[in-house]
Amino acid sequence: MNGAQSLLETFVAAGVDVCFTNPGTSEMHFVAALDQQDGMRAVLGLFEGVVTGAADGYARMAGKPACTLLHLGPGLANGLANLHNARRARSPIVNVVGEHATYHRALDAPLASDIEGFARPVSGWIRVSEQAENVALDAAAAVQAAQTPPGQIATLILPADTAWNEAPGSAAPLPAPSPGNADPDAVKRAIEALRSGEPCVILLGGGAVDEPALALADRIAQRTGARVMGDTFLARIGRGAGRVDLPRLPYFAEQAEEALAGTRHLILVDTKAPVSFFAYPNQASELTPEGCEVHPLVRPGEAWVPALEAVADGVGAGQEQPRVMDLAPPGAPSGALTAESIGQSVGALLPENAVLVNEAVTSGFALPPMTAAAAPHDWLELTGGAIGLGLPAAVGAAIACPDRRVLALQADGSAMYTIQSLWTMARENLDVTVVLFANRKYAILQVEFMRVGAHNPGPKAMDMLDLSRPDLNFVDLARGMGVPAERAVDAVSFHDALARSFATPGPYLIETVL
Ligand SMILES: Cc1ncc(C[n+]2csc(CCOP(=O)(O)OP(=O)(O)O)c2C)c(N)n1
Ligand SMILES: [Mg+2]
Repeated sequence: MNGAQSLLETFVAAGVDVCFTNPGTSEMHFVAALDQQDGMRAVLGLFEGVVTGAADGYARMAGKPACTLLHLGPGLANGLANLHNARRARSPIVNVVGEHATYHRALDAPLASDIEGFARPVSGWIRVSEQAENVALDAAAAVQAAQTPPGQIATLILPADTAWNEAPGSAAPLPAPSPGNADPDAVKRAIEALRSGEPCVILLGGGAVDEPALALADRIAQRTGARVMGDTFLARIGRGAGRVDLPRLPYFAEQAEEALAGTRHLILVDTKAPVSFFAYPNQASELTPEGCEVHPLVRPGEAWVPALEAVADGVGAGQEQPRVMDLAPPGAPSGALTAESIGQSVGALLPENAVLVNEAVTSGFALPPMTAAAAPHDWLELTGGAIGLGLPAAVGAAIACPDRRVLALQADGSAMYTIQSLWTMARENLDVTVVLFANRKYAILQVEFMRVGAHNPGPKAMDMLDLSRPDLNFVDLARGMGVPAERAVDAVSFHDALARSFATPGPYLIETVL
């Protein structure tokens, strides 16, 4: 057995059985080992942003890490933006980054680079395997590190000779660490605040938006009059019929301030005190109102359910039943094709247990209200603001959940960062429906242009926020990568196309020109 084989055998034994890859020469022994290791599914992405974004989507849905295979520093660097998003989502991922053979590193060959330097800002754990004998133990340690609450990125750098040299065998899995407990004093202070009669907001973030957390927070709210809100962007939340609907902190700072106005106690569950996404001239960056006390109840890495249970007991929320949504999807739309009519069709047709990946940006405003009472579904979104996650995350979600339909709601500008994802969808025959919102501009930046106070945009400035000249043809792009596609012209033809796609296995893209 060589080092690469010991690596793969160790991964599979630890439950890491999907690898998103974009290999090069230094990773060839890893690639060769894939044929010796039946248990590892290998999925090729044609750009590293696809690879890392797919690993993020996979982790969010599978609740365990996939591994990536990346080619030295440049391959890792190409994948960094989506690793940044994954870090913000606290997704467990094990990166395997190939490196020159140990004796070759010092020669400064063309592909030599500071791999650790590229890896550090996104990784919670980094290790270089220095010899084949260590690879299996390092692999087991990497999986354990990735699974350390609340979830992080572990990067294992593998010099080529450690992959091809003889290794003693695989390593046994190491136990995944358990989350810590919330500070009992923090629980006490939260109970006091909630019983004070003063206006309280319970802000849920991170993993603390699963069904038990939402139900407990809602029961506490009913008992105490506190309001429950979710962070603006969440890695994953279950929504729709049978779930508690969670209002979100709005994106724009002034709207977020308004939503929190008058709050005297802000209770944080697996999140931090909210800050605005960007700074704007003459606007506050910190969104906690003046005179509001912040109570960190559950910190990232701590278990939220026992803490919320203790708070529910402490405020006497024993009798309350969580207020869950009844199934009440919207009706089918008619007339012109608009972002609103699309949202209506999505709400009406969403199959039970669908995974909805939202990177619709400005075209997505109708989606939350139209899907709140739709069939139960999971909702994934961009956690780190680096666009180009949507399509790769849809790939990863579909591989994690082969029996569920994935719906990628995708803005055009963001789609183009990682459009190669379509090819992986076709090659793996994934049940992904892509709805492409082609407004042919960076619409959000046209809004932000005004908001930051950069007034009177000239033609050169506007040209930087415009995607026409030429218009992108997403139907041709999709077909060129093996994904069947059509362009919807009105609300009814879109509705029919969406229904057809949901009923047909395999990927499909519907372009909507708005
Ligand atoms: C990696 C990365 N590069 C650039 C940006 C800046 N940016 C934010 S939104 C945006 C354009 C979004 O346009 P589109 O996806 O078409 O959505 P729309 O605003 O048109 O709804 C850009 C370029 C970013 N957020 N992340
Ligand atoms: Mg756009």
